Amino acid sequence: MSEEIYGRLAQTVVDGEPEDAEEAAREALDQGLDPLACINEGLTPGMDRVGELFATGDYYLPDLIMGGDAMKAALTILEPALTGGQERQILARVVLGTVEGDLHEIGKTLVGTMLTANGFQVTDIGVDKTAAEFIDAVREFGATLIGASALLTTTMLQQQKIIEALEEAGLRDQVKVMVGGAPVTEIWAEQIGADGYAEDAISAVAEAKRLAGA
Ligand code: B12
Repeated sequence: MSEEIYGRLAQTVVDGEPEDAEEAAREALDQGLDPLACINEGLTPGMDRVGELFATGDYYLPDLIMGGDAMKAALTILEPALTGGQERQILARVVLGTVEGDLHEIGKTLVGTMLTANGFQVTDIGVDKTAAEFIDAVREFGATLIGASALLTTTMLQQQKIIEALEEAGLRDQVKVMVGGAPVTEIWAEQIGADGYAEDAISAVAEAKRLAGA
């Protein structure tokens, strides 16, 4: 039963059908399925398939956009079920964003949802954010952790710029930096002097807890 609905969720992303994606997500919740499993076993494999088809030249940019829209539509149904709206003690304040020149937001938003669901107070500053905008947000919200997402090999360098900007602002010893995104690796994180790295939204929670000393 669950396999069937995971398969349907994946297919709605591959087909780029936001309405079908929402409907499948609603049905999954009605059937009592775990929203996180719906994301990990359904939507994410669908998105990976879209990426493969794009890489092989079978899909074009509009297909990427439609796949992204379908995933976002399903997430609007699944995410409230994940967070559950519980009041909890704040583990740390986090400023989360996608780096300058990069418009990919789905993974970053998912990381934000998981961090929020696990007791972090997250300020999501959005996509295409400069290092200076990250620093301004850190000051404004009193954050002790930055989460910087980059999905393009060309924008990964911006993660390093954020670390340099923190140093220049004299904030480096007060703020930890966690990096992620499909092309980002642990080796890259070490190379640029980031404090943490996680490959998905689940491990991002454990990594953020480690960095927050929680
Ligand atoms: C959807 C998509 C788009 C959509 C984005 C829509 C949106 N609103 O976000 C649109 C159409 C805008 C897009 C545009 C482009 N894209 Co695009 N896109 C994708 C695609 C198919 C899926 C990305 C996604 O959402 N994945 C699902 C989420 C859940 O996974 P994720 O992002 O990896 O996030 C997870 C982890 O990485 C991690 N994570 C993410 N962020 C963070 C942050 C922290 C702090 C931590 C700890 C962890 C973490 O946790 C997340 C959850 O588990 C990928 C292929 C792929 N499979 O990755 C290509 C891909 C990333 N895109 C690619 C390209 C080339 C482009 C374009 C340049 C295409 C073009 N010719 O114009 C443009 C660039 C636009 C720009 N300036 O940003 C390439 C990148 C190649 C490269 N290595 O540089 C990819 C890999 C496709 C491919 N196979 O060629 N894209």
